[in-house]
Amino acid sequence: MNLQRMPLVLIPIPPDFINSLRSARRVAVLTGAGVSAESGVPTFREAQTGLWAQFEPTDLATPQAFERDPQTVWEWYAWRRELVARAEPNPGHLALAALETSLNRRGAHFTLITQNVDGLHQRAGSQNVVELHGNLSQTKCSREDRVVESWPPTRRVPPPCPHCGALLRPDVVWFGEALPREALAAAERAANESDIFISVGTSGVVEPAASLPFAALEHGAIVVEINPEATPLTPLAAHVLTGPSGAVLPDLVKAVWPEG
Ligand code: BV8
Repeated sequence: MNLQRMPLVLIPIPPDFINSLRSARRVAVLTGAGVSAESGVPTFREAQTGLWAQFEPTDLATPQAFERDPQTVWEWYAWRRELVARAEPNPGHLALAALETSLNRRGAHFTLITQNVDGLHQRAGSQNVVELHGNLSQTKCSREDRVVESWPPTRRVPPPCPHCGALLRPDVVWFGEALPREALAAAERAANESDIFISVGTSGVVEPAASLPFAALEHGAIVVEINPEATPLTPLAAHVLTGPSGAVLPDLVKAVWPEG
């Protein structure tokens, strides 16, 4: 999709932010569920629909829920996988991929750190993506903790691991589980070394992801927030662009590189 033809919602982009992005050497972006909202993927704070309206995501995304009712948890993720498979990257995802391309072309380093498990950043063309919370398109053994690509057809839900017989589960990080060590280390390094850190579409509640913008701030980065509503980061951000990421991000890329 050519961002140049995107309908522009005029969100004022501060000139000094535009200039700092043009001269930045290391940029890090943290995204949350809000970036996928305009692709039709509900955020964790939105009420769920249909069969799942009776559940709170935070009650389902836990090892205890899987222990107690593995079938319900497996079916919730199957429903989300189908929803994501039908979703398309939105202009916000595409703008982040364009931002990475433009910065890399100028010899700058770009890291996209995401809390999202929907894989939409990669489908939009983003290359250097750090998935803090896993990816719901991948399945792993609940005992051996290794990814399982395929398993024999079965009526059992969840299916058993073809190697050891334990239950299969989605390869995501549940509440109370440690984040993948390499991903968290890469995200912390990107935050600590960034000139500019942009937090987009996240309520800034879930740790340890929520601490990344503050770490960037402590290391002297220009921290910018793009979100339709205030978060704990808002008072400390150098710039706050209030609006939907599907509109603000294309505006930002066009303002920084009007020539495309
Ligand atoms: C851990 C995968 C330790 C599953 C998810 C302090 C330090 C460490 C841990 C903790 C701590 N305090 C509390 C904890 C525990 C816990 C936690 O943070 N709890 C919260 C609820 C207080 N953290 C953990 O359990 C983490 N694990 O720390 O383990 C440990 C160490 C060693 C050994 C053992 C254990 C694990 C956290 C990961 C949980 N898994 N996802 C799945 O997806 O099913 S988190 C999940 O919820 C999402 O991935 C996402 O990260 C989070 C929801 O946050 P957001 O992305 O921000 O989404 P949200 O809905 O909240 O907000 C959306 C935003 O978008 C809003 O602001 C809205 O305004 C905005 N928006 C809406 N529309 C748009 C928009 N923005 C832009 N454009 C729009 N159009």
